[in-house]
Amino acid sequence: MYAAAISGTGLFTPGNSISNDELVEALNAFVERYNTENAARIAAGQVEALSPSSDDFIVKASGIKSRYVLDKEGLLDIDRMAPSLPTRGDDQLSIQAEMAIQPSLNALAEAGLEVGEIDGVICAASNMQRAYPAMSIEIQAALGLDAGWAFDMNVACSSATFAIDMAAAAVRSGQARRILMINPEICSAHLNWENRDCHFIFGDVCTAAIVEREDLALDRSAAGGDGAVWSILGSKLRTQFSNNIRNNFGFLNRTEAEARTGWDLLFKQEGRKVFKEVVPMVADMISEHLGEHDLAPDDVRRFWLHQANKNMNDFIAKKILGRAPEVDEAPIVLDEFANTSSAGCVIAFHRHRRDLNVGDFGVLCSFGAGYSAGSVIVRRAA
Ligand code: CO8
Repeated sequence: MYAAAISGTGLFTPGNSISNDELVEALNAFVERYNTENAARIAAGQVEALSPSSDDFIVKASGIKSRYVLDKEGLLDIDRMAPSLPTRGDDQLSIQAEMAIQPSLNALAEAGLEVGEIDGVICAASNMQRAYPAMSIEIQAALGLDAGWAFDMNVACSSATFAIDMAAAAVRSGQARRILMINPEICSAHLNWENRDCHFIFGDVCTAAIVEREDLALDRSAAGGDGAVWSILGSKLRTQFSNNIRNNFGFLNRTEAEARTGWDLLFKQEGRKVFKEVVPMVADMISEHLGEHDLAPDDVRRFWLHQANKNMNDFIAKKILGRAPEVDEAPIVLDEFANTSSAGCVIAFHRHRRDLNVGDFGVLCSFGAGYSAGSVIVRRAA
């Protein structure tokens, strides 16, 4: 058995950022037009009037101030309200594969590795743009990796922590020396931009991480590499079925008696219920996990929590620590990125880990649809 470690990470951020004000302006223009066009039906009680959105509500309810998206124009266009991502031919690189390349190369460079030193690729995300061939295999080929294996996996918002666990298991067993784990999340394509309850929630991004045999990473570090090494002490995964976050899009849609289309096939949730049920589930899971490693909550220098809602993260950290967290104990990136599903806790780790000292402990934690939750305890080893 070998020990496993994280030796590099990478982040791809789309070029377009949308502020709450821009988003609210578009939704409110849509709402006004809808209510005007449907005034008679609304007055007759046949349909309900739509309500406007507001920046104040979004910031207060979630902490989100902006989000990055692959296409801005399409989703702010009230005649479209969806990103415009032109069709690519079968012989062109797919969008998710394309967004995976830069962060993968950055993660490899940070770790001081060449592409050819990777044995496996796991593409882990809430949505794959097609069923097959696997996105991961296309990414493997696009990177020029002509050996090893690749597969896709989906555990919604917990895809990255579950994938780190799978990668660490392969590394510990000796099955692989190093695995590239990638999270290309195009949440904008999956969101109902006409619905004020959720139009502000998501953004697009891609993260990558190298999970590697710890001894190999430490050898490189001792030989003068500048990359830090993060030992993976253990991971804990939990799932519990819930309909409170759901997406009915799937390959059987066209076979159904009454073909479902449009908004019914997008993200939907009971946000309040999710909040109430997931906070205790995650706080208990992290506390138990720390106990299993003989760690007290105050031994943890940093919690890189899933980035869905700032209030939710504050509650979780407070429940674990028994006090309000300091800002740098549970850093927030969702104010800038919104919820980027599985990539959220990896962005937080990518952005906010370099100031930790050798010997410091940290916890990456995800939670979301399924329900699914994953906790990964790391210690800076070099
Ligand atoms: N502007 C103004 N007012 C609004 C708005 C708005 N945009 N939206 C709602 N309101 C109103 C409501 O109508 C309501 O009014 P009233 O009191 O008169 O009925 C009032 O504001 C309060 O509404 P809510 O109860 O809905 O508001 P909350 O305080 O609960 O906040 C949140 C809503 C922010 C959604 C919150 O509930 C939350 O964040 N919950 C947790 C959600 C979460 O973590 N979900 C995880 C989902 S992500 C995941 O698992 C990945 C799935 C795969 C992703 C794929 C990509 C798409």
